[in-house]
Amino acid sequence: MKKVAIVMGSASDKPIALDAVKTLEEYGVPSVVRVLSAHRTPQEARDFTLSLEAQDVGAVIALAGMAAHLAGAVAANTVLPVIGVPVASGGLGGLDALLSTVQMPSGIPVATVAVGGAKNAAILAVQILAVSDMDLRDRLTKKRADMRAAVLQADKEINEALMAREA
Ligand code: RP5
Repeated sequence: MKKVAIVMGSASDKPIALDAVKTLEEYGVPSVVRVLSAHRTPQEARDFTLSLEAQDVGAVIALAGMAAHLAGAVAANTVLPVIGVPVASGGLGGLDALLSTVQMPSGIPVATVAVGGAKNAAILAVQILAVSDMDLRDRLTKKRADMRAAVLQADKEINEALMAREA
């Protein structure tokens, strides 16, 4: 199975990155995790990106806050799909990172998720790998069914509780 690379701009992004690691584990997808900065370690970030295909990586999740250039810098050096996760780490609640990550110039896309949306980033990465992996496709379908069942159960319980209160 292909791996997913998770790269974060700083160790301070670790709590958000862990959401992605744990979600990938739920789907049984192996990950490679690095701390590399577009600004503080530009050479290492580039070298890592250039090594992704040799490591059998099929998709990349890049998390960064503030003037978040990591996802774009990774995308500039690979044709693998790159998912950007803006992190709320500055004084602007993540809006700075969201705009820096999402506003890529035409030709070099970054699929940007919500501020702090590492879980969705991981699910999207699994969906990308599932295009050529039927086993992963089945796991995604099963999770959707579990989600549906959980919402319908909550709906039932809330309605029963409300009816009991009215009786
Ligand atoms: C970004 O700046 C990092 O991704 C992090 O979210 C933010 C702050 O980094 P630290 O100053 O905490 O290392 O590059």
